[in-house]
Amino acid sequence: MSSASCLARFFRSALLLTLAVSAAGMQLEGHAILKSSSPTSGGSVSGADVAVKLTFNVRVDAARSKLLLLMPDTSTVELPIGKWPSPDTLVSKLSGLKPGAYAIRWQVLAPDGHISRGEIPFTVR
Ligand SMILES: [Cu+2]
Repeated sequence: MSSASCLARFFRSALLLTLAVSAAGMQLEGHAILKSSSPTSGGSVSGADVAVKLTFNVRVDAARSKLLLLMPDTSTVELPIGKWPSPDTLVSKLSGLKPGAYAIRWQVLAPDGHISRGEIPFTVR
């Protein structure tokens, strides 16, 4: 084997190793994915006061995260984010809700610097 092709092999395996390591790192500290929520997506709750709890796969920066409530009349209300019980969880509280279709729109900042968003539609009976 010539030393040139040996060198090429070495660089190729070093590159593959680098890619594998960075892929593993991204899995450990990826952007936030919603794992569970209360209310649940598509679920219904009885009003008028509803506790909100969103749990993610990674810790989220609560100070740079946002929760909005979409009202049945399509107006939006910004929700205060309460003192969170654990770094991967955001909590808030809804009060005085009338029966109707609502949604919680969330936007969170994850440790990898990525923002992710989603919406949780729910019904108040
Ligand atoms: Cu990310």
